[in-house]
Amino acid sequence: MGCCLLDEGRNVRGFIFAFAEMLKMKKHRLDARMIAIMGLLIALMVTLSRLVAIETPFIKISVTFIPQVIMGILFGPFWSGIGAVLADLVGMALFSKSAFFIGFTLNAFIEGAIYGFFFYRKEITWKNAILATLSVTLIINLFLTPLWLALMYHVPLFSWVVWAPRLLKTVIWLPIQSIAIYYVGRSVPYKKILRSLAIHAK
Ligand code: FOL
Repeated sequence: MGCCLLDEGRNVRGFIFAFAEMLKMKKHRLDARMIAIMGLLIALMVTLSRLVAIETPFIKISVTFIPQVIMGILFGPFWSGIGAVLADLVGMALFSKSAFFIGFTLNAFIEGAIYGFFFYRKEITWKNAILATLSVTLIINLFLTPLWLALMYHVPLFSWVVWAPRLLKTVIWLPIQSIAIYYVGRSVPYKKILRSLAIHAK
């Protein structure tokens, strides 16, 4: 009797153990898929921001925001921020054209977090496409980046070399970026992707 109860106890424990292992395996599969998608988006960000961008010492024009928005849609503010930081570090390690400056790494995190905040598991509308673009433009492009450039190159913060090209870019880029985000965001079948990830998690 004692022996059988003990056995049963072992069996139950064994079952729970096996079940936990199964869950863990599925969970890892989910992680692997997410990491794979994340890795592709990071690679795309590195390529777009380092190889396909127009870069001068004081201004940079690129469409890096596109993979970043997709990351925001799929992974949310925290992981998009982390992904953008990784893209910055990898990009600087592989294709740096100037000295590393930690301020731009912070920019990357904040930018990723903004897109995650506006788009994670949300319908992309004109309103949130425009609000996200405005937030990034104001916080990153018109506040932090001029500050970092002034610190990095030892020029006064209010010098025209910082502001003239930047204001011109902002005026042209704001509508382009909002429109691109709206159409790209709408074309991401995020519900389908999230559903398929969720099925694997079960
Ligand atoms: N340090 C780090 N960590 N990352 C960098 O990318 C980096 N880049 C530079 C120097 N140190 C770095 C090179 N200098 C802009 C202009 C020059 C520049 C870095 C950034 C710039 O104007 N960036 C814009 C747009 C970025 C985009 O659209 O991709 C900005 O407002 O952030």
